[in-house]
Amino acid sequence: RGFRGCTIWLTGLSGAGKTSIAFELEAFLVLHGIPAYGLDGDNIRTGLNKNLGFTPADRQENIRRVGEVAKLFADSGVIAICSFVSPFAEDRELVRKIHKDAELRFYEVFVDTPLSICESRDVKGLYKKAREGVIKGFTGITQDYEKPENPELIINTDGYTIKESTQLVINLLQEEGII
Ligand code: GGZ
Repeated sequence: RGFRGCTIWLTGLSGAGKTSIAFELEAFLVLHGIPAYGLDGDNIRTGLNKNLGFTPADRQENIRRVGEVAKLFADSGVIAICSFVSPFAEDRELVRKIHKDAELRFYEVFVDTPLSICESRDVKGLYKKAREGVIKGFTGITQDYEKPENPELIINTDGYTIKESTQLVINLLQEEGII
């Protein structure tokens, strides 16, 4: 049978490892001939959503638009791998509903890396800027992150490699008969 499109939604703090897992997963799927495409702030906020910032209202609109795009990818038979902080439960629930209404599978994956670890990595120096007040409304520092209550998968990245974390998502896709 053909492959089934669906959406994998990675949520978690900045620096949690969402994009690393997404890249690893995309590479695995494409290597196995399974169509997949990664969406994240880098390719969405520079184009489609370049008019949006990081206020709660802008994040809501960011997530809504990405959810609609992911739905189209999934409907076309592609595995849409979305990596967004997506800090608000209500916005994530809307994306879930968009997929449910279209009878498309949606898997919410909570990349549960503690704030202390994300902040100690501070790959882009954004946490430092947030602490200094240079960046306002930074998730985990001066804006909320609402943890998912019922995600399909929780990845505790602490002490695990990116490959090990990614394998958990691959296992989920296999259990679900997606791949
Ligand atoms: C959170 C911010 C902020 C603020 C810029 N809060 O580690 P990154 O750099 O690459 O990931 C973060 C990214 C978040 O964009 P999203 O589109 O995923 O956000 S949301 O889902 O909430 O709409 C971070 C950077 O952009 N960044 N300012 N204030 N992250």
